[in-house]
Amino acid sequence: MIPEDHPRYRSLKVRERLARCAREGIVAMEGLAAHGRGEAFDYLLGERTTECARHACRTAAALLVTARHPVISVNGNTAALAAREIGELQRASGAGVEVSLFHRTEERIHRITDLLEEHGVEVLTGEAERLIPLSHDRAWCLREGIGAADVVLVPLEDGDRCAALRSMGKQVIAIDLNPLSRTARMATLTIVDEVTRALPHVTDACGTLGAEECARLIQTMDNTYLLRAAIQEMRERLTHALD
Ligand code: PTJ
Repeated sequence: MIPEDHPRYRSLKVRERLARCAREGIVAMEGLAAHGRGEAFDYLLGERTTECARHACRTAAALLVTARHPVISVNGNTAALAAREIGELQRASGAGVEVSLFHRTEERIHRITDLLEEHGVEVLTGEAERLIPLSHDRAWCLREGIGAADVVLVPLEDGDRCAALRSMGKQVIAIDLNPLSRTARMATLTIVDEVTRALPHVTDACGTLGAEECARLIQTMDNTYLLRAAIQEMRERLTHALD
């Protein structure tokens, strides 16, 4: 039992949820380590959405709403942390949602699909094929889902698949707390923020952006600038950590 007045109450509750989801086979055991890495970077960010992350969220919304066939790729961690937020973004953007796993088993795919559907997400299903040029299980995807997508949103991705999706000519939007990760650097656009904080900003922007604003955001999109700005935020916080 975590006391509500514990100074790290929210963080401990999230860990508790991830551990439960790991026991239920939704989150991979490796997903717990990935979460810990994310937490460390979130400390450096000050556990808040920065101005440049907000801008990245608006640009992500512009990419999604102007895409021909946008798809949100969901793994175990994302489902455990943000099933509701994924449903809200799906409704605001019209994107398809596909479960795509690094540690892929049919059983996990079913469990994650069930969890998402309980939260109102419409999940793409069908026979997966090895369409992504990768040697491991992340090669699998649906022809009508990620296979046909022009824009793919990948929260908590691994760098290899991000690069492979780019090599297929797709625009990749990553959400990753680590601005140094291969994913963050390989993506078309990276939102350096915690996934449950970032998704509602993307959803809100989907409902408010006009065509001109979308075109402007996409035209001026600069991932390297956004990553540098995120690193700068962390550097500033470290410099003043003990002031
Ligand atoms: O469910 P599966 O089988 O697909 O496996 C998912 C994991 C996360 C285990 C797999 O994709 C993986 O190993 O990912 P990585 O390579 O560890 O990358 C995860 C990235 O997400 C790291 O750079 C973390 O900093 C970042 N991260 C972790 N938690 C969050 C996060 N970013 C945003 N929000 C978070 N809550």
